[in-house]
Amino acid sequence: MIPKSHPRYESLRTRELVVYGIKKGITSMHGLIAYGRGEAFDYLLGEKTNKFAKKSIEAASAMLLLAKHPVISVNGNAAALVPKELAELSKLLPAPLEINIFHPSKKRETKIKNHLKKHGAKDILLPDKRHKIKFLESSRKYVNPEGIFRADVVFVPLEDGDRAEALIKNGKKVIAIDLNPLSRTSQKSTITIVDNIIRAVPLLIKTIKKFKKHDGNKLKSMIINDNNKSNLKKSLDYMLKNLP
Ligand code: PTJ
Repeated sequence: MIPKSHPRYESLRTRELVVYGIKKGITSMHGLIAYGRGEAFDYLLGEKTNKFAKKSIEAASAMLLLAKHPVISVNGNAAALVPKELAELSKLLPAPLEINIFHPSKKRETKIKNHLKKHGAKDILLPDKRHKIKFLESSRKYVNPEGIFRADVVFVPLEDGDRAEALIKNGKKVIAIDLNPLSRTSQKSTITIVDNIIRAVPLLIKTIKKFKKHDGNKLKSMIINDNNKSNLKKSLDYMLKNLP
């Protein structure tokens, strides 16, 4: 039990969620390393959602609302960190949650599915070996025909690298959340939100609720005015400025 008065309460609580995910068989052991990597960047971001991230969240909200077949891709880390929020986002858009993991395991897929269900998710898809996306060797190429296979926009809160590029080559738009602005995911995605998914997903939900009343033209202008390369540069500049 972490006392709320602890100066690093939020950070320690988030770590506990990843550890819990591993104990429950939802998150892979590699997820710990991935989280640690992200945490180092979060420290440099001041552990807060900065202006450039808020701008990307607005563009992402507009893109998700305009999408014909949006899909939310879920891995072991995202499921452990924001299960309730992913379930809410899925209902709000609406968009299915598709389990797509890098370290293949049928058992873990089922555990992630049950975990999401427990948190209120209804529309959950699993990969189907009869359908795959091109330009990808890992088992993440297997996708569901009702989900990523036909999606025009894929939301990937926390990614492992080469898939963002493959999804783009398959003609899809990719919205990623990644604390590391230098990662291949960040560089290749259509929109990258440089923030911790713990903070970014709740704000995305809030923004989508607000934007639901906007018309298509207003939403389109928000996407046109967004520039991923410029947002990434701003996030990197911010981190460098914060170095002692
Ligand atoms: O469940 P699986 O099998 O699909 O495995 C998932 C992991 C995350 C283990 C796998 O995809 C992996 O190894 O990822 P990477 O290549 O380590 O990349 C993870 C990226 O996510 C890094 O760029 C981190 O900075 C970033 N990251 C980690 N935690 C967070 C994060 N970004 C946002 N919020 C976080 N909480």
